[in-house]
Amino acid sequence: MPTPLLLETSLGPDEEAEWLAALTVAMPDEAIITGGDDAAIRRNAEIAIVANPRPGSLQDLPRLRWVQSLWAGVDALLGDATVPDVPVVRLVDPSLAGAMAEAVAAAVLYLHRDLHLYASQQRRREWRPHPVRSADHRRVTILGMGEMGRASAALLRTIGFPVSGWSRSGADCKGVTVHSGREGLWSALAQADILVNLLPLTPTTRGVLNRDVFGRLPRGAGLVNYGRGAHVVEADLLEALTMGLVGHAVLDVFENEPLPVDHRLWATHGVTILPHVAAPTSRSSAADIVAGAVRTYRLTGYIPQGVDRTRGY
Ligand code: NDP
Ligand code: OXD
Repeated sequence: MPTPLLLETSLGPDEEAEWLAALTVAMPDEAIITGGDDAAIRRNAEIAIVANPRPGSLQDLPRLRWVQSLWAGVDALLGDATVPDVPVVRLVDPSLAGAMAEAVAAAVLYLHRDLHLYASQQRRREWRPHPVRSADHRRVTILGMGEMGRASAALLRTIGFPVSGWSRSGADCKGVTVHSGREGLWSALAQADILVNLLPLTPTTRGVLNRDVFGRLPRGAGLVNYGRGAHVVEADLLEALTMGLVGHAVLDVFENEPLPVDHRLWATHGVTILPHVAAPTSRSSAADIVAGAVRTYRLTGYIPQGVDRTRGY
């Protein structure tokens, strides 16, 4: 009898039930228990499948071998000092990268074709066309050239945008000049008519979208933040918007989600707010990926490679 899989989330009961159903369909032979189950049964779990688990909820699992995240970003998990010292495996799902590429293309085209300007003009009943630039004259820079960044760069290139990137290693990406390091960041920013953030949140990248960065962009550049809210120094962004250094910002992620109704960003001119919808995890696809990993573990004992806890991603 295999040990049970533990599904541990802080999602609402309906959403957790949908995850449980999807995982059960993908792994009909596995017993899947949840946080509400008896502590004695939970203590047998070797694998915890998690979506925003409550801090402390992965303690007292003496047989735990690996934590499997249902999200791509694991910043919140790694920020919980009570998560046991076992591999933390993030979700890598091509369909998630595809969804992100679509969301990046949508925001870049929105800014590129001035749809944000027309939205505010419409509110004033103002008929005023703006000159149309071709995509090959709008340079896009992507911060973070991982799963999300590479898929997004590929789609932007097929539309015709010149794309630059920035990553820790500067590893090659077809058709994209990838910069690295501090100087590389300055070069990448100088070419960013539109800047797209797809970095993971780590101790090094927290606050990366700050006054220094905004000051290095071509004046009036567009900003798309699909990474994490804490990448942005909010006061610096508000200042950059006021000074016209950033022309418009599309923000999908925030330090506190949902964004509180009285938060000033809701009413800030030059900001488009999205409710963390850039690339939602597909339940069935994620469940299949997790099921494949669990099957391999049952057959061979192989545990997928975890994130580097020191690097934070
Ligand atoms: P990856 O781990 O595949 O890629 C991370 C990229 O960031 C890599 O290119 C890495 O460089 C680069 N990077 C990390 N640290 C630094 C640094 N200090 N300086 C420069 N570059 C750095 O992550 P994903 O692409 O899968 O996901 C990225 C993030 O997207 C997630 O962590 C999550 O926060 C966010 N996300 C948001 C979603 C949404 O709906 N808004 C949905 C899914 C993800 P290198 O290549 O050298 O390792
Ligand atoms: C993720 C996210 O990290 O949805 O998967 O932001």
